[in-house]
Amino acid sequence: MVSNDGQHIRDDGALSAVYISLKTTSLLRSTTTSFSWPTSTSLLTRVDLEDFEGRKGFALYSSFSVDPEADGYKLHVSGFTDGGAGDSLSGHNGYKFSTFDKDQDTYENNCAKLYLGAFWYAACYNTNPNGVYLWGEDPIINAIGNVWYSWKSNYAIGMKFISMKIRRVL
Ligand SMILES: [Ca+2]
Repeated sequence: MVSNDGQHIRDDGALSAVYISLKTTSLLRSTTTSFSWPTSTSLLTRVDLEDFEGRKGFALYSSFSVDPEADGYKLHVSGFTDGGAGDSLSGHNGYKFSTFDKDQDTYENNCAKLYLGAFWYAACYNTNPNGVYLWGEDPIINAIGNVWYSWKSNYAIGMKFISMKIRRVL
């Protein structure tokens, strides 16, 4: 298990699961120094969501992997199952990870700077989980929130809770 700052804090052996919070933009840098990506292992990912009305949803993806730094941490995600919030992640499949200091997205500007996050942006996003915590709907600055668009169909609505977990497929 890695904490938000990428420190290795636990290994449960056969039952080990790696949970990575995308709350910090330093995540992928940290994992390269303290965590060996299990490249030979099949992984799935689950995104859990909650809105400010107390509703919950999730999205499950049966396959998940991230390429090495040399390939821009390119995302591979597929096998969507709907947990009521729709699919906002498949559209990011095949794209590299952009941060404030490293623009690897396909947009002419830096999506991370435009939308105050860090993610596998294309040009730019369907979800922005590292975006600003908006405490609900806030349209003042366009689309900067921690949005999961397929659920709310509104780029001004941020989530109350959003997590993205991965684990091995046993
Ligand atoms: Ca760009």
